[in-house]
Amino acid sequence: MPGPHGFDIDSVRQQFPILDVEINGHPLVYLDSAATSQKPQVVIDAISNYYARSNSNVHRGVHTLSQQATDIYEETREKTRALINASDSREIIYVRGTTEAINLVASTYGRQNVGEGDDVIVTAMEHHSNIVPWQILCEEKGANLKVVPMDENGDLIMEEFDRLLSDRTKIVATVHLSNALGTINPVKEMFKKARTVGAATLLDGAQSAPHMAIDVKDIDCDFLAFSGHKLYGPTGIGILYGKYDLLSQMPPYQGGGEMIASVTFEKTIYAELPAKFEAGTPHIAGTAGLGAAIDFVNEIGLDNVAAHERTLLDYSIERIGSINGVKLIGNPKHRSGVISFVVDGVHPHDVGTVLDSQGIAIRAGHHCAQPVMAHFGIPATVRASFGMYNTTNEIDRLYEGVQQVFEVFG
Ligand code: C6P
Repeated sequence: MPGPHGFDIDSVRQQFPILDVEINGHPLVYLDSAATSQKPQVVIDAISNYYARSNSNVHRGVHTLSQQATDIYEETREKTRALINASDSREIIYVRGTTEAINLVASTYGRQNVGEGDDVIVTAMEHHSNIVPWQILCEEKGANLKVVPMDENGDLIMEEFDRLLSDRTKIVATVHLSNALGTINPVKEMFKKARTVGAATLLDGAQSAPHMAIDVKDIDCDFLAFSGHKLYGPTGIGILYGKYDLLSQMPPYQGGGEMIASVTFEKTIYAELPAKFEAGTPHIAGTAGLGAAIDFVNEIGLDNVAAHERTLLDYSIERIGSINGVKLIGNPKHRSGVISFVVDGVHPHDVGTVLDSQGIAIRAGHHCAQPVMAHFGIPATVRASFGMYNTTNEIDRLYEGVQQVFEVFG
């Protein structure tokens, strides 16, 4: 039945073949889209069609297939540019995912611009991939990693951010949407303040990209990182966006084929953007899948997805939060995509195992955000995360599944 704004959940679900799979004798309830989203048939087809009909290497051959592969590769770059409203497709760099994008910036821009005694600011709710690359950089340079704390609801304490900012701040790197709590951070305001002290800004959009439109001009970030596989696309392909002037001045990340203009044993001249950052044969099939995923998401409309997921989030907070013996972790003001909870007396992994026996896929663990767990004084949570294909009936199944946990563990 068509929902608000013409969003038709039944026809959305029909496009995801995996939703017909049974797990342990039950229809699959997939509530782990924050780890990776499921893939619509158009994405699966785009990948297999690429291998069946266009497989070749990019930018290398004069032959027709190579031209077709190059077209697919470059068309997806342009689709990505449009998706995030970047000015120029040369600002779009293909990487393996968010993790590689952040490592690229830390190893190149970071090495070039952060020195002894300088500060890099992150937040208390970062995924490890937006902590460890900066730690490595700070250790190498004798710089300091500063952390914006959060309160008991899982909201950043903005006065502390103001206090941390100084003319020593060289980079502010923050998550847009927390994978562990669902908090949406006030990144536009943070980056505006960061600019007043001359710091560069990086947005970790791994979790936000599937749930909301990201406009790099409006947010005015210097860098944005996200992963194709959370945006209904394939694994192994992700995006680093960077402002043209910054990317142009940065040294390359990896050396090899494709990233050069000319090579002699005496000196190598690097290629222009974006090739300078795309050494070696890339994940061409991944770009075919990502392009199809972007078309698919555009067709459904991220605003429609956000409205649908808001209903799911509100319903799950009310329904799961009402269970005696269940405690929701975090209650941020602005949130999307995930709920985290603990069940009295039962380890999250055991909760996950009981739910799995009923065909319900959630994630149990620290979600690669151990400092978030430390903040709440717990080792792990159960996390249910939503995609465009989830329904309130599935949240009812989760509710019943948690009741089952109490029965099993008494
Ligand atoms: N979070 C989760 O289950 P990669 O692995 O490079 O595609 O994305 C890393 C990453 C970076 N930032 C945030 C906010 C993330 O949530 C993730 C991935 C998954 O929450 C896997 S740990």
